[in-house]
Amino acid sequence: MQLNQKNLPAVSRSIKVPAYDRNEIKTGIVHVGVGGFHRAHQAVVVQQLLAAGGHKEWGICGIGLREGDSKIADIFARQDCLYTLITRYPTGEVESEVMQQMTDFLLAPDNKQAVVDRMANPETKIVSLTITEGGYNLTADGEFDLRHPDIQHELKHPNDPKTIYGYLSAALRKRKDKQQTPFTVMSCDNIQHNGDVTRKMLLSFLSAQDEGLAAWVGEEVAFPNSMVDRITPVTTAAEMDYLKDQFDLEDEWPVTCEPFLQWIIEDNFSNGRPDFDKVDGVQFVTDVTPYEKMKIRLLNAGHSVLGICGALMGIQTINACMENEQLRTVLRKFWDEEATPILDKVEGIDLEAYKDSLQVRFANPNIRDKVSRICSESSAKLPKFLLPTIEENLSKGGSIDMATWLIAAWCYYSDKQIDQNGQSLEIIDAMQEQLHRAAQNTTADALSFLRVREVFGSLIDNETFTSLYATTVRRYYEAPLMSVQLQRW
Ligand code: CS2
Repeated sequence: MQLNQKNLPAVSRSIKVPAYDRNEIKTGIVHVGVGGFHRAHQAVVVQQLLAAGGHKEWGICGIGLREGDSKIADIFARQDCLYTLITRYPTGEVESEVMQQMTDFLLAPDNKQAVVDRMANPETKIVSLTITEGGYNLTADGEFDLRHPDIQHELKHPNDPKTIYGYLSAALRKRKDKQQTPFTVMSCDNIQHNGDVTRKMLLSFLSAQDEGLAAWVGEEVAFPNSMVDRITPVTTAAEMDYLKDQFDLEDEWPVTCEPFLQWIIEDNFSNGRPDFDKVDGVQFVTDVTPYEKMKIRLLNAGHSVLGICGALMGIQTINACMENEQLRTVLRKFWDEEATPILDKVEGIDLEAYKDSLQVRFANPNIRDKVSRICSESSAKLPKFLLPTIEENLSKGGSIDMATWLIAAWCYYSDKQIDQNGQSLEIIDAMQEQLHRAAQNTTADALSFLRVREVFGSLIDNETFTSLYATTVRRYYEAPLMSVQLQRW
């Protein structure tokens, strides 16, 4: 049976469908970037609030910013924005539930005005974002990249938005002109100080487009920082087959996730908020800094350590990486010796226990999170997940050996693009070509890879780092077999 609104009563006979009336839900949240993560995280929190009763004004309208999101738009059109959440425990237990909190989905490139109007509608109290680390249009030095052609286009044509900044500014301008309270802009991406970064970027954009609007946004709009966490692998055909076999349910885009969910948010909203913290795992705090730093520097960076090493070894999933003793050792050593010493105290959290729990989560054999997902867009991820650890250790005299070694491994990965069995690597990265060219020149110029300033910024100017890197990368190229390399640790 196909998953759609009409079939819901019948579907609910075999699979969990929370008993709330979708027709009564209003759209208080507009969410940009409806991938797996949003659907398994913030959307689940909203669904639980709706299922508990009340909170009817906080349904979510999803937005796809890219042309490529047309596939999602078509599926949601057929399925009336319904999808199934499949939660997989390490023990093998599985819970499946139909998610109904999404009131509408708009494909932005085909519906520009509708998206602006939806955001500008006074019913919209929050615009939230999961546009990925690469979606913020940042330079390696953390500034707004004004030269980007889409941004240049938007500055000249404020009524023809393309990027998140064009949409937010057009919608906020409408709110300002009508003297309405603005919505909160809530980033849910893995960037430290995600709210502050979004604010800085949007204000830089607006300063170049509309000074008056920049001043108003600076005064009136809240940008809460948040730490978000739930491991959500890419959906594969196996999940669709599972639903078909177990429940005779045809869902074209379910989402799988681990049972763990954490969301720590600064309680800073311009226009009200749901009681997100009524849901287990969600907490409001006044300063999220220590939590986000801990999560990004341990979980996300740890993922990248396993991802890059695992890819080169021909290992397909993160849980399979965790079965390899050498990889478990390198991961823990990196955490203990380089990432943890520069973390701040996190109230109520024992960092040793936190790392232990990450190991268990990574090893969950039923999640099968692909190494290729982890390595995807490393050029946008590593500057957020790993390079700050190197920079901080450089300034505090801490060890940078393992992080530097990982960059050498990433250089080799970008250069050869094959694993140690000779199989091509599935590399998904907007900067793949540029990284490949730079890495290829390593034998002639050991620092060639680091010269990609868009990724490494001013690290190339730090002699302590570059001399260690030069020795490390040379040694790497001399004996690139990963099991040999890993013996160092
Ligand atoms: C991953 C994250 O993209 C990545 O490289 O580390 O997607 C990670 O799974 C989530 O942040 C977990 O909360």
